[in-house]
Amino acid sequence: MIRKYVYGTPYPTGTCVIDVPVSNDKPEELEVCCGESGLVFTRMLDRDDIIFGLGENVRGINKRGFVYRSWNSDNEKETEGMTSLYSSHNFLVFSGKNGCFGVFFDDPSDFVFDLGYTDPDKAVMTSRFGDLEVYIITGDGPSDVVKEFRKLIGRSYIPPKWAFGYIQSRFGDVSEDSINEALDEYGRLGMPVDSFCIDIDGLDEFQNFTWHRENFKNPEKFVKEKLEQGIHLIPIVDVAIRKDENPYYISGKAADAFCKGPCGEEFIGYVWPGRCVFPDYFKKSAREWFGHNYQEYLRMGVHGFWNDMNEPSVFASEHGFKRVAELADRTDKNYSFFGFGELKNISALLYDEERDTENFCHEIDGKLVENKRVHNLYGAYMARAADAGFREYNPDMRFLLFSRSSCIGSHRYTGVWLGDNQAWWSCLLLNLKMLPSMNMCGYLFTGADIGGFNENTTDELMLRWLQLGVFTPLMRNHSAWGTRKQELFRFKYRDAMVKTVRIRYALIPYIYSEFVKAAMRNECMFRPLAFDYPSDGRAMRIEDQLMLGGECMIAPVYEPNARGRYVYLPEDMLMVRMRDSDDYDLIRMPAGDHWIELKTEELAFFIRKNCAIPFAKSAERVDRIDYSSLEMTGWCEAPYSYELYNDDGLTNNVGENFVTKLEYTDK
Ligand code: MIG
Repeated sequence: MIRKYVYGTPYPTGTCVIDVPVSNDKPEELEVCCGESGLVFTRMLDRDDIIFGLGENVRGINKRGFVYRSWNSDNEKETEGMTSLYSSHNFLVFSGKNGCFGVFFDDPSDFVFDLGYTDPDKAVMTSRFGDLEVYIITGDGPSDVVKEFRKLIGRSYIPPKWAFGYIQSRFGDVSEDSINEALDEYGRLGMPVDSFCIDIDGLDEFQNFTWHRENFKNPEKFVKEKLEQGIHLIPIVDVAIRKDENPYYISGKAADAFCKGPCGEEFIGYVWPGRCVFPDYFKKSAREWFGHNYQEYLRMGVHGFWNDMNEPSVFASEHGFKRVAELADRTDKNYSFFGFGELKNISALLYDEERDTENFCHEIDGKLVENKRVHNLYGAYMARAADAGFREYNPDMRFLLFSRSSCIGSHRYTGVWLGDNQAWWSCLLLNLKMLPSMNMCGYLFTGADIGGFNENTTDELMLRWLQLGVFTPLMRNHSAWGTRKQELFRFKYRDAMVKTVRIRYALIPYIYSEFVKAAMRNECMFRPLAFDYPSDGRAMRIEDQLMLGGECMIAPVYEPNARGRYVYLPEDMLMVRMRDSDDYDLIRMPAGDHWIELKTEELAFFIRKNCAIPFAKSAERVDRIDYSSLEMTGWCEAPYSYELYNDDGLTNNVGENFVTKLEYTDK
């Protein structure tokens, strides 16, 4: 059951697809009052209550014990102390002996979740402006509550099937040559690959919808040639447009598509291409104008994109420059120790996103609205702009899109990558923990930068991270300029890495099937064990294993120098320990605790007893996977019938009619 409450004057976010009548009573689950910092929702917590949700955020699957803030920002480092990342996903599930319910705060602005941080026995959730809709969802346990919520927000985005292949990416030196070199090396090693990303260094002076003149001599021909090899190119699209006489600025200006300052003047900020303006995605006409800009790419055969910098990220603003110059002028000119320190601090103010976007407005229903009122929707609306462009080009086709910033609602239009992480073991584990939380909030097509974006990765970290990446719908290896190069052929452990990617391709029929079924049925592809084993006290609090689809459990190694790990099996399971797509052990294991031996080049996952899943032969590209030779693997005392979903992988013709049954019985 869903109840809806309205506070203040909410901005119509377009997040929900079901019209829920407004309740006249007060919510019994939350106490509501006006506080100094905004409208406050409080919930007393039992010591054993668990709180799930919040999508892309730091710390545990159980969010209890820390403070989180919904304020999309370009944070650069995903450390434990951060309170907000690139996205805002205001959905929580409270679960404990006093029952289970979900709450969704449909608030596009500043929102703070103090979940037992200030007071361990209280969840205090504050909306700064108090203009919001609150949905309370009740049901039989977390799975049921999440399903109801997902119905409310509409079906999750489904990318084309080729997007489930391995994606190679690198910020720093992308060119026709670098892509060809990697493709050759991978081909030589027998490694599958489907796509290459093109980062901003592949653009002309970092400008959207262009190609770097030196690095891409003949883009049209190059795209065509790669498509013939079965390879997709995925260019980046940033938010901002350079303010000079380029065609995008000129046409955008003519369409009145850019954000304004409070007096109606153009808002100017500095980002990668220099002095830039920002499209006002809140306006339908601006979305259509921006979306239209993808046309040329689409016509060339570029059918995948990643939208970046859309929190929005602003390096500096014009008024920020002025402020810094004034403050610097006022410092002690002897530059004593303190004077120097002060100057240093002042220049750091140049990069102050929150202040830089202070004067940033959007036109909503003909009125200028300050960004801070609707801040978290900016990136979500950019996804809608891209989608409008895709629909204009071809309404029947699926295109790949993954965004850095998001807000619940954009899950219908885009996937999300989990932002700039580090080549740290802690980020591998964080990647795992974010998966179920993302799914609860509607984001199914998601994954982290495998190997780590910032900092230098290692052979072992890369390999262990790939072993998790085998299961994430978005499987992209990406890293930052200046860091150690991360294409797999560069590593000493490359053979094991290649085999790991081959395992991915062998499992794609299963992964794709579970993904689309989860989208169609409003379910989570990845779940905390607590969702599936609600009466198992051990399973309830497990933070380093996940349920995957209807049949599996994953338990990756996330520590260095390990030769195995402990795994808790809530029921009897079949362990699949794999070295290559056709080299694995099947071990039947009873429920309980186990030490699992896993050499560096081995990964393990588990199939529930009395279930079976299909394995394919690996293939060089997703569309070369042979579905006629799938083999079922399982441990079944009774016959099991697996529901395999498969479709053309390219059109929007998606539906339950593409489910077939694969039967399995133990021989
Ligand atoms: O300010 O395009 O998160 O994936 O490589 C950094 C360059 C801009 C941030 C993205 C990252 C991308 C990088 N971008």
